[in-house]
Amino acid sequence: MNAARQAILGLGSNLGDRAQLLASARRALAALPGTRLLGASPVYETEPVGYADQPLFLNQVAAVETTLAPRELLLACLQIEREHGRERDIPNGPRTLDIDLLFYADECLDEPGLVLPHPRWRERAFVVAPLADLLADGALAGEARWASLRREVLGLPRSEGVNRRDDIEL
Ligand code: PH2
Ligand code: MG
Ligand code: MG
Repeated sequence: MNAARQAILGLGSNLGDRAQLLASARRALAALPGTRLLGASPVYETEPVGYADQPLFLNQVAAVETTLAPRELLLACLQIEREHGRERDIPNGPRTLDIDLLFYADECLDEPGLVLPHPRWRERAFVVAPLADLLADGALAGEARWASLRREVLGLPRSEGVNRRDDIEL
């Protein structure tokens, strides 16, 4: 049995009942073998990045503790996406559910389909804003990796194009 490690995932949806899809994704993550949900950020409504002609996204980040290895966790996330109707046609295009592995403990990996930490997280306000909330709320206290990430996030420019939706229940 692997030791349990902590990971941070980015969740996004811009098709269908976005809030329900995120809620269902959190439940599916919590139900993975050897995995528990440590916390989730508030939900943000965000302007599409990359491919602009598509609906607004809901985004949040969630933290898990898991005995799954990084590649196993990634494959499980892709499976959860498929179970939520995800089709991969337009790159960066509209999707019912996207789950990205952003950080896995202090792992640095560069493999096909799996780069850790996620190479573009700093440029994405839809990641940075909810990540700042998640790291502030204490669910991840005690791990040096998250303390240094928190310092880095606090030093990044203020996020634009994102709107915290406190009316959406977690
Ligand atoms: N995901 C993308 C591309 N663009 N824009 C927003 N606002 N939120 C996303 O989750 C997102 C995006 C590719 O995964
Ligand atoms: Mg993505
Ligand atoms: Mg993805």
